[in-house]
Amino acid sequence: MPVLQQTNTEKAIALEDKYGAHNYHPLPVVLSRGEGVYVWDAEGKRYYDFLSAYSAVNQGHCHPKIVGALTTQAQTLTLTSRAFYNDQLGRYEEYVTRYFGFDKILPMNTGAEAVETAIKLCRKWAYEKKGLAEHEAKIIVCEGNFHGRTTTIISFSNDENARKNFGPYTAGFISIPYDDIAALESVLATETNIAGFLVEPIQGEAGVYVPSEGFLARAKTLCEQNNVLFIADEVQTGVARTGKLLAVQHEGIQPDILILGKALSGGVYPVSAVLANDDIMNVIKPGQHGSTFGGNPIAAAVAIAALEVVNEEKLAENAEKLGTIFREKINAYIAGSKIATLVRGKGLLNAIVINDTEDSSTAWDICVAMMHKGLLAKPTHGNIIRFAPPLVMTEEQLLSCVDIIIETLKQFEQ
Ligand code: IF1
Repeated sequence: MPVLQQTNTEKAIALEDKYGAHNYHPLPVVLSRGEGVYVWDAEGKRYYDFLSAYSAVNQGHCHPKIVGALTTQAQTLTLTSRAFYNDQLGRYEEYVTRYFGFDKILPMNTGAEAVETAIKLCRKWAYEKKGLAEHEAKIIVCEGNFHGRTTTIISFSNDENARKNFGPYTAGFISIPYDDIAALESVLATETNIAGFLVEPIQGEAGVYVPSEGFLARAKTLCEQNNVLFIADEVQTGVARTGKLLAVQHEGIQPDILILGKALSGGVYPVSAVLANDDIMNVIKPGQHGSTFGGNPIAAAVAIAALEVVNEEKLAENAEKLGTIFREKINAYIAGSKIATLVRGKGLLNAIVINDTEDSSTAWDICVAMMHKGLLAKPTHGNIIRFAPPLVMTEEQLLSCVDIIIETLKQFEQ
């Protein structure tokens, strides 16, 4: 039995509306339980979750192995700070560095914190190893990026909503178009003081933009030629979401700095990480970076369990297989559709583009209609709907979800 008092949808929404800051515009559904690919609302109605908490719940809701690690560790030791050693962190650090193939990890909590960490690490490397003059280091970023919500990160966003009236902004970033190798080449040739190139292997928030084949591999080569660090933000694409453990592995590359978050804990606890080899990571010395909660024993135990689940349940392979089926089925429908123009993505990170303007409510209305049919997804940028279910989904479940999506789209065809 739930410990919390039962509430209903209307009451819960009214409470958030009255007492919470209005920094989100949620679908009008109040979730109170989750298991695997399903979530249930306050009235007990079941839904397929096609958001997975923005790709954090790749391993499925309340995965027993991950929750088991959480509860066991929570009853043993929760937080020590990094002023002392704890008996879980080293074990996790060894596991995660071998898992992703790096010498070292710097543990943090949220994605944005890990991005901030990567930026600091890159700058420090540039001054101490590359020999740039202090305060001169620049990091190349991409238009349409989403890397989090801190003041520095929004400084190099070009989403007005995310950035306007939050200035003054942090300097030291140069923005180029995404998926434009010529632009990268030209900035590297003309600008001095470039320290790093920060990129999402697939742009999630921008609407699941998959770059042209070869873009990431060529960008990595250009970075090597120019002694510039290739920094991959895999907070959303990492941990099997796109059909490989990391999205960069589709192009056979290893970044110089890897940023992970979200599914590193299976959505059970905030766990993020920055991974790099010694020549980079060793520029950080005691007192120069840290976090009260980063590397805490619960996070360490939870992350090991979450990564073990990815291997044990072959989640990357399943994402690859189901993603291909999803795009095939949706493409077949789109061929005769007026309302849907395009499906794109990799593995189980996909988006359907709705044939209407960005300021129309069509995609929102479609999401509300899907909600009534028992499937939860959310629009991004007005006319794009992101589809990212937990990776523990079966083929049978996926096919019945495709039916719901297509049935709903049909209602919106004129
Ligand atoms: C919100 C989007 C997803 C991320 C990448 C870093 C972070 C994120 C590539 C920061 C976070 C989130 C945050 C969430 C919405 C969401 C999102 F729509 F905004 F783009 F996933 F698609 N790098 N993405 O995608 O991680 O600090 O949040 O742990 O409401 O801000 P965080």
